[in-house]
Amino acid sequence: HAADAHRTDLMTITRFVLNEQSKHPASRGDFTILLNHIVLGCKFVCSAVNKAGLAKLIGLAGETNVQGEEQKKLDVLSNEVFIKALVSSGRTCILVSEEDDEAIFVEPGKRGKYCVVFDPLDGSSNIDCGVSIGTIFGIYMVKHGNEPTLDDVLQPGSNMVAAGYCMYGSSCMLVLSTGSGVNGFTLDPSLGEFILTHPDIKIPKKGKIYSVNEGNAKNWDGPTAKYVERCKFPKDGSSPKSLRYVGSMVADVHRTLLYGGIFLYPADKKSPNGKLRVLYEVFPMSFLMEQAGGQSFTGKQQALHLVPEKIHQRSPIFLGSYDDVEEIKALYAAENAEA
Ligand code: P6P
Repeated sequence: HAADAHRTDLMTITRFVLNEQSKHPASRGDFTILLNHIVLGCKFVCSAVNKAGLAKLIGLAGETNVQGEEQKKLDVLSNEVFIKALVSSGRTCILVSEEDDEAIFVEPGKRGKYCVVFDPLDGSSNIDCGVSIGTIFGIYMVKHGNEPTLDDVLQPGSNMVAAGYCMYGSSCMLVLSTGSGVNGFTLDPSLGEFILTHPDIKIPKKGKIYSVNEGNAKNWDGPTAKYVERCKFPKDGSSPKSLRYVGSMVADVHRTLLYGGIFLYPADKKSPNGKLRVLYEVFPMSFLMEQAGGQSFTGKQQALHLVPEKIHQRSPIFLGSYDDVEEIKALYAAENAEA
């Protein structure tokens, strides 16, 4: 009765991470404790997001964040919840949040060996219209044991030990990689547990969907414009790709991961480094894509090889199915060869 076994042998995210931990005998369970606190934060935000419409949490909090965008109360709430959860885990020493201009250094008595970079509620401008939004996070090990510095978070994405996102949509789904593949967990509200529903996610090698804000087409550079043109008017007689763009990174990346295709947030004349943030948007999503057999490119290099200099630094990003990203890499290579 395999089906019964599946039903009664609930693989929760906590059990899953403990199984992973058992593969590292030297591990003292610090990562498991850290992850459990992140999961707690996600459960809280999921519940707050679902109640937002009712609890009238939406509406302006009157402050603005480092992005200069108007802050919605859910942003403030989510940020505070994750900071408190991460600090109380006793396993972190530096936090970088999209909502805070400066990095947060944990007080010495509560420090651990992990650095967490996160966007507590990405896509929050979509809250009021019910579009899926999400939390995105990446985890580094601190580089050296003594006094933590910004250097410990200004590491290339390839140094991340784990990354993931939690999408608050029709269901609440946490997608996670700890460096050996990608797994998806769905929150069962009746249990209050994330259950493994999408084991070992692999992105299709090639996709039929492209995802970009066509409204910025006027400002695109040559290779991006050429690539999108090919999606719409294929030269090889194949059928055009479909355009799907939600405008909430977690939703667009989650669809790309499961269905295949390519997500683009290119540089343009207005924003030469694109819009998305390296540490807590580009790196975690690129880490997941590579772990799922896809890849991620900045227009100049593999995204995970970028070495950030500022904690809120932006980068153009092209991520998704391996073959689709190869095509845009070739167009940028051709342009650089001409230059
Ligand atoms: P645009 C949401 O504000 C966000 O940061 C990402 O979640 C999303 O991918 C992007 O911005 C959308 O930006 O310029 O297309 O509205």
